[in-house]
Amino acid sequence: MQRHILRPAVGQKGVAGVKDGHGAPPIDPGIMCIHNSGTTEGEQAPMPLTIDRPTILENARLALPDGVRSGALAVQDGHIAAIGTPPAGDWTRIDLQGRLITPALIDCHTHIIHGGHRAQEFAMRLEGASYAEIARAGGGIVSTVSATRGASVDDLVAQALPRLDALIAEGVTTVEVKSGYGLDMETEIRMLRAARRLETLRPVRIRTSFLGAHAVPAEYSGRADDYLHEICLPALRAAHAEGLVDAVDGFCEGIAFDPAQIARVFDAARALELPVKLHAEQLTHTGGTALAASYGALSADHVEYATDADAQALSAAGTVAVLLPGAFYTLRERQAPPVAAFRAHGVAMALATDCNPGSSPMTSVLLAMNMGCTLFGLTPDEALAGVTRNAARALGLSDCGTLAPGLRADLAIWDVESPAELAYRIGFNPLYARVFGGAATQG
Ligand code: DI6
Ligand code: FE
Repeated sequence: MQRHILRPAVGQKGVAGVKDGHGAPPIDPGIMCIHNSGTTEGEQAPMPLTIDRPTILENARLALPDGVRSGALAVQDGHIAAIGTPPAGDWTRIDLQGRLITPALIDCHTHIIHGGHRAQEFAMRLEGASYAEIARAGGGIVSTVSATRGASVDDLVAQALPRLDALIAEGVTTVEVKSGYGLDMETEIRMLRAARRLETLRPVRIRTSFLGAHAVPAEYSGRADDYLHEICLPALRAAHAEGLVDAVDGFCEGIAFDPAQIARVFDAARALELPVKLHAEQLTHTGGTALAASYGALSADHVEYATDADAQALSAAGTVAVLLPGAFYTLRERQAPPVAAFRAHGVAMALATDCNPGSSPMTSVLLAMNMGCTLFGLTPDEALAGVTRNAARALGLSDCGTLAPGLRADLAIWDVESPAELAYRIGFNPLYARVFGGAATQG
């Protein structure tokens, strides 16, 4: 029997084996990699620790949906083989010395592929300009569109990698990435190709959302329907034909598209048999949440202005409410999402960074958890569910997000005693090790 003590070490950067770029990376039987980006006493121990045999993580505390339980977690063939009591037999054993294992974190709403930044708008907002005023003045999303159109796939990937690495360093193994800063056929597709490429460069799973209905580009100003007909829907079909689209998203808002326009996009998605999700009720109430629910959307995101009736509709449709406190915080919004109504109606709540250059320049899921609690009143357990199992659901994934036999061995191992510590600290990363179910080696 082999016995290892897992030691934290300085993070590694490297390039994993190239995968096909479509969907989830393959699970390589028998190989589990433990990646760590923490440090200890300046030690530069070689990482990741690769285990090429069935392995038991023992003397652990397991964050299960109904609470924390002490025990072991067995990993075999890239999946969780058992939890609770360690199975007998000749397994490699790793003593976790009481550390907490959670499902690896999932960032289910990001715009990490984009060109440039908008620090100047940060300054404008501090002087009193609102997000909507900046957008109407030609700033906002449209200004990022110019920078993104000028960027190659290589540029976009190079700019996104530091953001992705920040997420990975917090134990994230699945990241949703949206298009929506191209708003022309070529750039929308280029963004999605860049998103897919990330999966070949890091041990991470990427889920793409086509967000052509994010804003009306300047050349179509005042002609949103023409933009949808001439650019957005053809781009969706072309991107889908290239295997680049896992879901279809839109921005339903006074400064973007109305429900009737979003319905056209959703009809096109339905014809392609693609699931939908929607930025809804972020700044005003426009009816996007009810629309999303009527299409059986995976998620309705932001939802600050959602009503009790919207919560009922989400519940009936099984649509997840994705809360994005980074945008709420950055824009200094006042109206928090109706968490009590979501609870009362049994709506699953997820939390995500909404990492984007305008309303949420944030690359920390741990901070999203903290903000979800402090700004929106989630409990720490709800925050953890929001970045694990409910985030998986918001992406239509049923093979990750929970510690359960048969699911992918996507795990985060933390130097904390309780899940509450993950949400409670601000700006501190207690990740001890990250386990990615696939064959990737270095992060
Ligand atoms: N809502 C958001 O918060 C982001 N997109 C959206 O539809 C903001 C995107 C940006 O400001 O660049
Ligand atoms: Fe967003």
